[in-house]
Amino acid sequence: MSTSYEPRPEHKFTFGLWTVGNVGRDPFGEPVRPPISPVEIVHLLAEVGAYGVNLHDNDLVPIDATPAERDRIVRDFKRALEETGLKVPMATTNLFTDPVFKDGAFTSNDPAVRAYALQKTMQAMDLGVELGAETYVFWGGREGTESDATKNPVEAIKRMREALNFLCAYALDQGYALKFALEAKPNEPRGDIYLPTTGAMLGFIETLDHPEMVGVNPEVAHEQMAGLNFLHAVAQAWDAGKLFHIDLNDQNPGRYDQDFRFASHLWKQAFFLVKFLEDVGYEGPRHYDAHAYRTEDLDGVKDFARGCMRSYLILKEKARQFNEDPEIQALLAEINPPVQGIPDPGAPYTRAHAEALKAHAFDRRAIAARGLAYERLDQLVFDLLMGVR
Ligand code: GCO
Ligand code: MN
Ligand code: MN
Repeated sequence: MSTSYEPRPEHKFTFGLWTVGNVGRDPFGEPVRPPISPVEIVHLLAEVGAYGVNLHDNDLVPIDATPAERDRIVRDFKRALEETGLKVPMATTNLFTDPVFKDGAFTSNDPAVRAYALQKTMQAMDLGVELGAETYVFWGGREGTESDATKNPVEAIKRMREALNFLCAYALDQGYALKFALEAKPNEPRGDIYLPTTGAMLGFIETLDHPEMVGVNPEVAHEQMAGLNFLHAVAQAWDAGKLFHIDLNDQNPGRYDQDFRFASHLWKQAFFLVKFLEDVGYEGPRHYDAHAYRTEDLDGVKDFARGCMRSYLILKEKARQFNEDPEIQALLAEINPPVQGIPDPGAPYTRAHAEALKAHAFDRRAIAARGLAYERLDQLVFDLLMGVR
């Protein structure tokens, strides 16, 4: 048991270049922090104890860089990785910043945009693999509409499928051992984004040519923006064997896209998320897709990054306490009674079992009269999280 809450490489904490590198621009205001170079970010992340750094192609290589510039930038970046031991577990493509993507990339109505998006993604995959990435994220930030007069939603999904099938085939053809992770978001920057939830992505994946290569990258804020329970989305992805990556941050439901420090807002949800990831033995990176408040300077950015990891480790320790707490465990045993004196509801179908179920006399009122003590259990969770237990 460790209660030092110091991040170590085995915790697999990662940050995007765009997260600690965020300069604090928002729709109402200019940057509040000077840009930090990718090499400096690698050193900053090493200083605060992260395991790895993730990137979009253009976080590292500007979109208009010449091949010679690209090579120099990549060489310097690789040197920083070697010096610090930081890994690049995940890479992705920026298909949303440049004006060419104003109406989406893979779902754009313009075939020239769709073709350019494929070209840009193949080049970005090459870069990611060169840096050692094993997971390739697809976040379709602009793949949506403001008005449904403009795009056919079935056609849009078909275009998305064509693009992913093509890119899976490209990865296989190149011999890349990449797994794809699809990241859903309901809106922002588009009015509505296609395939808006993790559940929608899970359904879509099964329609692809290579579903075994493709999973999801759920993000806390993206489900919470839609008022959904993030843990339930993650659990469904896990159950389907599709939890390939995860984006951790925090978000007040019903607000703008906040990207707050992990566990800074909905502590209880964050606790159950960490408990889930630890209990099931999720082994992928814990990636923070968040940024410091706009009020912060460089020291504040480090406080933000350290805070994300520290909060995770504190919640992990709380999860251990939950699992070892005799009163909590006794309550859990009580509310999960064994199958006794009734036909087993989990047994597979047989005609005889169906007959037995139909014939059984249930004492409905007696069953309903039993109090479940969920109030006590939930208060114990509160006491545990507040440190009075
Ligand atoms: C957002 C998204 C992005 C993606 C990133 C990697 O809301 O802006 O979460 O940060 O995760 O582009 O795909
Ligand atoms: Mn996000
Ligand atoms: Mn994200």
